[in-house]
Amino acid sequence: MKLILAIVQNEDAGGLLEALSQKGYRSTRMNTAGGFLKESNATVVLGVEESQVEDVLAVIRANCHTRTQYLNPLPPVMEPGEFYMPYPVEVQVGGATLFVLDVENYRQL
Ligand code: 2BA
Repeated sequence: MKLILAIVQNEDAGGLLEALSQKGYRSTRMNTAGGFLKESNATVVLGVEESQVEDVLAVIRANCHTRTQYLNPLPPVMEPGEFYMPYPVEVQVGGATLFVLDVENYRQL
């Protein structure tokens, strides 16, 4: 058995869970936040058979999209009279960051 951890954007999470559920996959959504942008995202957890991993990855691929976000860098420490023009930095986020882990033991009590 494998554990798939998929970090996806909030905008994609609802559709992804719906698509997974329609195909009979059980999943759990955790509300998380990225360490870099500090914006909320979603981590979807699924326990699946090894033979199902590629199908789940295809569902994730079909439902999670790359988007461009802009980050305003913090201004540097300024000396009096200095001028700083902040330019937003473009960041590509997603479609999904995936971890596929071996599961040693799976039980439902
Ligand atoms: P964030 O950490 O908020 O990162 C958002 C996007 O910012 C990243 O998109 C990447 O394009 C950029 N980025 C992140 N760290 C950077 C850095 N040190 N320098 C320059 N650019 C940086 P994605 O790579 O698609 O990641 C989306 C989210 O997935 C991340 O949100 C984070 O929550 C998670 N993630 C990505 N890689 C991870 C990893 N190796 N371990 C754990 N979580 C990860």
